[in-house]
Formats: sequence, C-alpha cells, structure tokens
Amino acid sequence: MTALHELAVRVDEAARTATAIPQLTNDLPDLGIDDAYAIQALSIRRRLERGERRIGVKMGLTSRAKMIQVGVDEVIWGRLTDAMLLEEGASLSKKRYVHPRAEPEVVFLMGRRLSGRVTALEAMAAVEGVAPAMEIIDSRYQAFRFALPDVIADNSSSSGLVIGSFVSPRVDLSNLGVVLSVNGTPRQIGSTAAILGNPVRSLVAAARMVAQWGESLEPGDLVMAGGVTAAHALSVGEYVETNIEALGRVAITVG
Ligand code: 0L1
Ligand code: MG
Repeated sequence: MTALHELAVRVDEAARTATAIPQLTNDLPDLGIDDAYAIQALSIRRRLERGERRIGVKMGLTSRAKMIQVGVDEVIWGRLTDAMLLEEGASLSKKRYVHPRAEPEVVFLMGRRLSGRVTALEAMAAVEGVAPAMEIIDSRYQAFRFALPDVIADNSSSSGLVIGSFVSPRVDLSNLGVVLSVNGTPRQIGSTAAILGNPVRSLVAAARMVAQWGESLEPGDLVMAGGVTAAHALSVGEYVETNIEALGRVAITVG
C-alpha cells in the first residue's frame, strides 16, 4: 500500500466510524494540494467499493465568510455519494458525525454533461433545476482544525446534504436573500451573492476543477455551490431551516 493509500484509509476510517483524528499535516507538513486531492479520490473509491454511488460534487470555501471561518483563501471541491443524502425534514443522528455543522447552499441539478473551461452561459444551459439546500459539514480532524491539504484530503469536510424542491434554473440566482434559522430564530443571514458573487461562478469552477482530475459533471449530478454564511454547529433538539428567496425552504431536525 502506498503512503497516499494509507492516508486515504486514515481519513475514510475516521469518517466511517465518526472518530476525530489528528491533522495529516501534523506529521506531513509538506503535504501538497495534488497529493491531498489524490488522497480524497482514493478515500472516495473505498466508499464506492463498499457500495455507495457517486451523485455529484460539492464546492467549498466559496464565500468570504467561509474562508475567514477556516482561515484559508482558495475554492476547493469534494465528491458526493448517495449515502450522504438526507431526506428533506429528516432527523439527523448526531452520533453518526464527529462535530457536524449545517450551512445554507444552492444546489444545481445537471441536465447535460459539463467539463473543462466553460462560460457562465454554457454552465447554466447545462442545468436542469436549482434548489435550496443545506450541506452537513463534519471535519474528521480534532477540534475542526486543519490546513488546506488536510481539508481537501478529508473530502472537503462533506458528510451530508439535504435538498428542497427543484425549480426552473431561469431564476436569477445572483442576489437572493438567505436565512438559516434554528428553532424559529434567525441565526445566519446572507445573500447568494456571497457565493463567488453569483452561484453560477461556482458551477463554472466545478466544471474546470473536476476536469483537472479527468472527471465531468454528468446529467443527473448534483453540484452543491458552496456555503452562503458561516456554518452553524448542530446541537441535539434543534430544528434547522434554510429559506432562500424565490427558491424555497429546506429543513432537518437534530436527534
Ligand atoms: O463546504 C464548505 O465550504 C466547507 C469546506 C471545508 C471547510 C470546513 O469544513 O468548514
Ligand atoms: Mg459547503
């Protein structure tokens, strides 16, 4: 087994067993971005070998709020599998995660294949629908602390997603109001403009970044465009709802 495989097993086991691990860069301070993406790909391959199915990709650190929250300044991506999907309105079992947080997002449903360098117009023409969503992020690292290569290796913290109803992609996504409330009280407020100025830019970045790894956005794929606000740390007993102007709402409870 190569060193990268061993690191992939380490992050995969941490995710599978909801066990916090030390940052990889503690022992490997020179771990590079390309190696980190290779570890991510190998760890996702293990999930697919266990029977999970790839359903799309997530974009991360697409807003200033998120970059500041985690202390980095680059857009990153990760892979989504069917095991990460939660039903809208479902109860999330906190025991299955290390220290989960929820963040409001916009999700694209692809109608056509997209890969490589594309314009915003080409990207939107490939979209079949858009929906309000929340991503459940759960760093597998102790105290939710990591350097950029750590978080990339750890599938960019992705561990769950919940999606509302899809609407036509003809909605102007550039500046829609977003409210994340907890037990009815607004806790995070923002605009979809926080996602790289317009969520479509995140889709353009996704097409370009996956192509660097020989992958594409395929018809039926979901593309999570990235968090609008800082993420909310989940506690048992909470009802967490995201409302996005013109798109609608999506909610979970935490058990
Ligand atoms: O989806 C995101 O923007 C999060 C990416 C990873 C950073 C984090 O875990 O907060
Ligand atoms: Mg996110």
